[in-house]
Amino acid sequence: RGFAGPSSGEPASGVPVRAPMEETWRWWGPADGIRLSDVRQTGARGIVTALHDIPAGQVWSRDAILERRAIIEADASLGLRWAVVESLPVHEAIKLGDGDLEPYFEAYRQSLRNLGASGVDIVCYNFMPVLDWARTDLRFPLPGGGTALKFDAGKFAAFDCLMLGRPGAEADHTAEAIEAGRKWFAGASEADKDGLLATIMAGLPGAFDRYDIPGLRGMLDRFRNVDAARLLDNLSAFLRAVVPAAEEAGVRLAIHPDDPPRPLLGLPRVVSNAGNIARILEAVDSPANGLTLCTGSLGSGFGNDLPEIAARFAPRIHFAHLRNVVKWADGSFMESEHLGGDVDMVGVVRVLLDEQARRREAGDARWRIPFRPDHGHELIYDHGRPTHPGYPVIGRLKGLAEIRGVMAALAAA
Ligand code: DNO
Ligand code: MN
Repeated sequence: RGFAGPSSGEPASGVPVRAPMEETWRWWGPADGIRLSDVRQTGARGIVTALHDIPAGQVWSRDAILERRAIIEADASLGLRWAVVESLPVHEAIKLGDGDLEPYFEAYRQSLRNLGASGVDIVCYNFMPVLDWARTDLRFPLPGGGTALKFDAGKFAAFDCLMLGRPGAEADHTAEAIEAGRKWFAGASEADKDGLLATIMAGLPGAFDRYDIPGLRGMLDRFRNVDAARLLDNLSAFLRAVVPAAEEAGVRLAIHPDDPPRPLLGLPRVVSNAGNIARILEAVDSPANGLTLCTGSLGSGFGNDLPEIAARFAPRIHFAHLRNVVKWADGSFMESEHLGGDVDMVGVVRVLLDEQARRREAGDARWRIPFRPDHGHELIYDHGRPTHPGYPVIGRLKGLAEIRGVMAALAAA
């Protein structure tokens, strides 16, 4: 059978059957404490990165893209390539749908053209207003000393109802979460509260914006007239404006789902379930309008069956984030081991391998679905090393190795 080796992502000779997906690794650029040579040691050869210094709304120039690409490829013996952009951020004005958006659309289109011309052809992005991902604990202790990212519905309710004091917030939390939140708040020190604010702010996109409570209230206020229907309209308008340019540039867009997949702090979210995804993909029916299948983000929502979602949208999945979660009835969830959680990871990987094989058998011999281990626990030597929350080296390497094993077993089956 056509098992092409763990990392190549290239079709084996002959008809590939369940060849492994391309292994990728998120690298935060030259400032990342994990070097490219370290990444190579994980086995992954696809680099997922972004020009994080360029603020949303500005064009990624050809020069800046080629400079980054040259860094990734500088040591040819490593065999690395820039596989995916994560993320090309969408300016908040586009999500607000306010004012003259044409310059923002054009800047996005130009970045896509420059990426395509530079040989980078998969672009992940998201459409979450204000906050990107949200957690309440960046280092929740695990047995034995590892730590995990966690979303505690009680603490989040305390933040929303008691610290932010958002009018009407109570209606957006379960009674259980509100009760747990009151208890937490009553026992919390000022430092605990500051810590919770900082943790929630860690999920803001980019390194630029951090808000205090009044600042955050101001940001939320800008979206007070944007409900889910309006946000979806704004997303559709964005797709109509940029997908044709992506097609021409040979670039495939891959929207990242909401993390977690539910409205937060009164902000609507519209990439949260299969119904949402279907509408987004139908808004512009083009292969260039695709999906990043993030199993952890979708998996923290109730009613999202991940193998089913993967199968339904398989032809439009251009990138996969594989991680797992355990969730509780009150809306809490925690990032779990990659194969140990509520998401049927083996089922998801099987669907993706079959889709890749199907495409290759249908004549698209180089079709590949890159994936990365999306987040990992802090384990062993990870402690005390500064990384982006969720991106320690050993925890991610463990996840990558486990998924690699699943792929090898399914290829041999
Ligand atoms: C967090 C990530 C997100 C993700 C963006 C994609 O670890 O999953 O920041 O990169 O939402 O646009
Ligand atoms: Mn993800």
